[in-house]
Amino acid sequence: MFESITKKLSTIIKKVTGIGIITEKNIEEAIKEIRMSLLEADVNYKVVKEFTEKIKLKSLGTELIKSINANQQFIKIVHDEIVTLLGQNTSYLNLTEKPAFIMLVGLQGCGKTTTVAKLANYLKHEHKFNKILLVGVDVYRPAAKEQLKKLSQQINVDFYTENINNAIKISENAIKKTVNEYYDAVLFDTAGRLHIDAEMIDELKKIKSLTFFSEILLVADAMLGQISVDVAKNFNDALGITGIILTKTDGDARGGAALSMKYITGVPIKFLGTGEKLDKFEKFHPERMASRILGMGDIVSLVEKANKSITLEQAKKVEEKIKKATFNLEDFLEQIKAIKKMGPIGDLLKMVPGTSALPDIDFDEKELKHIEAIILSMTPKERAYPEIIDISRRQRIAKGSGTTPEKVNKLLKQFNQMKKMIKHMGKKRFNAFPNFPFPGF
Ligand SMILES: Nc1nc2c(ncn2[C@@H]2O[C@H](COP(=O)(O)OP(=O)(O)OP(=O)(O)O)[C@@H](O)[C@H]2O)c(=O)[nH]1
Ligand SMILES: [Mg+2]
Repeated sequence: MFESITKKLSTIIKKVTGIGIITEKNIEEAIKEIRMSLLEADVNYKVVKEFTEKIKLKSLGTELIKSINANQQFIKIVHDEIVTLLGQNTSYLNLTEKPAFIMLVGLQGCGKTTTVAKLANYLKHEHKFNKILLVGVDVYRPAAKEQLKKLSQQINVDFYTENINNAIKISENAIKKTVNEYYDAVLFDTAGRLHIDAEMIDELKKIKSLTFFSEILLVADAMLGQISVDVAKNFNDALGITGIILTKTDGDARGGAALSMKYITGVPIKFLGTGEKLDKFEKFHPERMASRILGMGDIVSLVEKANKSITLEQAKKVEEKIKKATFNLEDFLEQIKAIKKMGPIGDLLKMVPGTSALPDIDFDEKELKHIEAIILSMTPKERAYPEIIDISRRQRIAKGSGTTPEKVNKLLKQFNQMKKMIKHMGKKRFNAFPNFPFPGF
């Protein structure tokens, strides 16, 4: 979602970083460019105006210009203002009540039903909730209840609905059902309309009045940009929402919705939907997002993801090997497999600072199998000292692995690139995260 704005802002940031002595004119120019980038990303004009004015005031109104590291300070001001825009303190779900009643609302097709299942799945895994009920109260679209039922089976949680056309009645009975059933959370999938209308709001208000809802979350489509921001504002005025889940952020949305939402509505974004699959769901971190938008990398997210798939012991082992310069092809294979477990490499690389300079190490499953076969067809000596692989050895390895000499060649090239990359990173050690799988972070 933020690709284009990230590209622009990181270019501006790089430019500012490179300036030796910063002048008022430099700052003004940078601010002008930032303003243009935000407008192009479809950020609300009021937000852009206030945002740039604040930066200007903070950077020109202080002694910043005269200070030695003015560029860093300027970047920090921009970063902090983006964090403020996105919502300073990470707001999180209120889950203190048992069960926590949670209602998801939003326009038609914004992703409510999918998101109900994603959120249930998230609560199950991240909060170890083991008793969750999904309630289907979309009585308008014929297949809606069936869709939710299927999803509930997929993630193995309970489902409730009735074959009647009264959403309020179904909600009432669902709430009754939860008494003495010890549910951790009860999630309501409500109906969507093309436009927010009085009848829809009335129905939601009635459901809201049936019990205490810990969360009323608006599901908003990032692709709709400022329209989604207006929708959020209207829903909030009418219903009082506690948070926003921004969906379809994997599409080519320009980021304007995400950057304007909190400022315009006062309601924080709590989660992002990043794909159609049920695990494509992330908690929203303003700090990390701000760093990502500025191209400063999102080390914290990356480390969290990595720690899930790689054990500390494995990471230490690799680090030792690199130090001793014995990182060989077997380690390479292990590393790729571990990276693979973390999810699409493209997603990960976006979080790493300066990744545009990194080699392409994105492999699909099939390619991974080939790589494995090629490495397994090598002798232990070849794996340890790949530089001894000459033309005839290459041909033998290709034959043994059912691939081609070109493939073997490509693999060796990638291995060398990774080795170089790791070595390079090793020089800029990031000591805050000693257990990160790639030494150097
Ligand atoms: N790419 C992408 N697609 C999504 C995401 N969230 C939902 N979708 C897709 O959006 C479409 C609509 O999703 P639903 O969950 O049915 O939306 P809804 O709001 O319940 O729709 P109605 O019940 O008709 O109002 C489906 O094809 C989903 O797979 C997301 O984060 N990324
Ligand atoms: Mg639906």
